[in-house]
Amino acid sequence: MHPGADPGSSPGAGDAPSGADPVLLVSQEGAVRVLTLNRPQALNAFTTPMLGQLRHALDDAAADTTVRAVLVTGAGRAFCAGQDLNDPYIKPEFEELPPGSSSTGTLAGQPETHRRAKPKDIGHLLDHYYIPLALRLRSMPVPTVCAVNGVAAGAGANIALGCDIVIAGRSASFIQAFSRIGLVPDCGGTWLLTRLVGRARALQLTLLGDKLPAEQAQQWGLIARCVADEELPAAAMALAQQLAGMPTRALVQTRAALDEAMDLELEDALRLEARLQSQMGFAHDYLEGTAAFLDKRKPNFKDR
Ligand code: LHQ
Repeated sequence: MHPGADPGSSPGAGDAPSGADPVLLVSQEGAVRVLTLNRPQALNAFTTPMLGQLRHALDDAAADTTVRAVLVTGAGRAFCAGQDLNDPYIKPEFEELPPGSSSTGTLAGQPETHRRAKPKDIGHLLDHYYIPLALRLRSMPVPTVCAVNGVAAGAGANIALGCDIVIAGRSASFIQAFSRIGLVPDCGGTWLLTRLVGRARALQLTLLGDKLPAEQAQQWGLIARCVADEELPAAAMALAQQLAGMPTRALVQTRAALDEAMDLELEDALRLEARLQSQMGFAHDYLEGTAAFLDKRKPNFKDR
C-alpha cells in the first residue's frame, strides 16, 4: 500500500483473509463500544489494515450517539506488541549482491555479504496511520478506557496510554521498545510520558527500553489502576459503564482542559475553566445534574 492510501480500505499484511478471524473485534455492551485488537498469534502487533480499522472503528463510535464510552483491549496474552515489524509497509526490502560485496543489512540465516537492505521512509506510516489514530483517540467525544491485558510495547504502549483511563492486569507490562530497534518514541510517547511521569522517568523508560510491570506503572502514575488479571475484564467494563452514565460533554471538556492546562499560565487556565464552565452552565446535563441532586434522584445525562 502506498503512503496516502485510505487507511483501512486496502488489504495488506495482517489483514484477515476472507473467512479468517477479523483483526479488530467490535461489540457493544449497553452504551459502551468495545474494540478488541485481535491478532493474538503476533501479540496483536499493528498491521496497516488493523490501524486503519481501529481508526474507522473510533470514527464510527464517535459518530454513533448511542455510544457514551469506548473500551479498548487485546485478545490473548498481550495487549499489543506495537508496529508489526513484518508489515510490508515498513519492512526493508533486501537486494541480492554479488559475493564479496559490502552490505548494510542481512536477513536472518543469510550470509551477510549477499544481501543489502533498502530502507523505506517509515515516517509515512506515522503520517498516514499513527498520527490520525492518536489524534482521533485524544479527540474522542466520549471517554476512553484501555484494559491492558498483557504486554503493551512500542506504539501499542502509547496507544494504551493515550486513552483517558488505563487499567492493567497485574501480569501486564509497558515497554518503550523503540530504542531496542534503533527508533525514537512515536505515537505520542514523547508528549504523554513527559506529562505522565516526568522527564527523568520518561528518559529511563525510553532510553533503556526496559519492561515496566503494571504495578510499578501504577505507582509511577503512568496508569490509573492495576488489578488481578482475572478481575481485569469486569473491572474495565465497570469503569467504562460508570463513565458512560456520566455527563459525557463535561468529561470530554475536562480532558481537553487538563491537556491544555499543562501549557498554560495559571491565569490562562483559570480563564479557560471559566469559559468552559459558562458553556456547561447552559447545557442540559448541568441543569439535569443539579435538578437530580435537589430532587434526590439519579440524573439522566444526555449531552454528547
Ligand atoms: C511480533 C511483534 C511485532 C511482528 C511480537 N511484529 N511480530 C512506527 C513506525 C514505523 C516503524 C516501526 O514502528 C513504529 C512503532 C513501533 O511500535 S516500534 C516498536 C515495535 N515493537 C517492538 O519492537 C516489539 C517487538 N516485540 C517484542 O519485543 C516481544 O515480542 C515482546 C517483548 C513484546 C513480547 O515478548 P514475548 O512475550 O517473549 O513474545 P515473543 O517475542 O515470543 O512474541 C510472540 C510472537 O509474536 C512471535 O512470533 P512467533 O511466530 O515466533 O511465535 C513474535 O515474532 C511475534 N511478535 N512482536 N512487533
